[in-house]
Amino acid sequence: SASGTSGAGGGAKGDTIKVGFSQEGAESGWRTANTKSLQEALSADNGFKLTFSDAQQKQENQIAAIRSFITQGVDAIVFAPVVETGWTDVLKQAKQAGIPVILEDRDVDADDQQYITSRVGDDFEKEGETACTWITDNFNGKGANMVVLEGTAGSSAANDRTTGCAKAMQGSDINILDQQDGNFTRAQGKTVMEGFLQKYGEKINVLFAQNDDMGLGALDAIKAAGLTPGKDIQIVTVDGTHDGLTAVANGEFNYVVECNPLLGDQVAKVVKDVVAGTSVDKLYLAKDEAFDQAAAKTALPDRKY
Ligand code: GYE
Repeated sequence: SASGTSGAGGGAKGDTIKVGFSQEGAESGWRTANTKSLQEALSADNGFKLTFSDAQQKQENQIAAIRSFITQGVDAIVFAPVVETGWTDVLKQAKQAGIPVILEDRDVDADDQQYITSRVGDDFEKEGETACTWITDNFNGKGANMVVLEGTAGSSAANDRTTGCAKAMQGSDINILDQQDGNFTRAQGKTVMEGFLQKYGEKINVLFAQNDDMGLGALDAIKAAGLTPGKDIQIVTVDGTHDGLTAVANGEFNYVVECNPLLGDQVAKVVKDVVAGTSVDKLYLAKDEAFDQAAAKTALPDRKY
């Protein structure tokens, strides 16, 4: 291998490209599809030797995985950061070892952008803005009450969706009763929604769940409280997984904003270019749509995730 001499990565010319991929977790349907997409694209058939590591939503596990990729002397590191901050030391180490770092999915904060070669992801702020524009279009002027199931605290996906939603809500009379972290999982979405229902009961008109899974967990809590999801409490989510679109088609969710997890091919292309010394863009954003009931019914038969 061209990178075998220094143990410090870089410069696999025509050789198999050694990639370490630190995935942040396995918390959602979106994440399952994202992991599969990257594993397929970074396969041996495509010229890669992939080391995959699932951090189970823990930053310390991701830091340990990236350190071990540096020690192994991979040619490139691909990394989906669970939270935005706290990466400076490990990213500096990668830089000192001459190993390029490519983000997929979530972002790191402004201070650490200098250590990132490129990012392949989605526009989370726009997703939040699209979701909450639907909410203001349907609820503004009615004195409606909203609750929010936020994604993992400190993640760029949650931070940016909250920012985008706030933009859309500006000047509306919609009242945010409560917003809490549901960590992007069904189980925590259900638990947090149970708490909201105990506190606010039938006052709640609309739920913004920052991913499908939390919204799906909330369905159980809403039904158990004797309320009808999609009617008594209208529900808007982000992701557009098969399960999410099915809930829209059934009328249990009212609107879903897409977040495309199929980023593998673009990531593989960026890694190849970077290792070959070809210049790449700093950012590649996937195109995201949004689905009401009719659009969900049309999209479902061909849905890939
Ligand atoms: O929306 C959620 C997952 O970072 C965009 O993470 C991703 C989010 C996605 O757990 O389902």
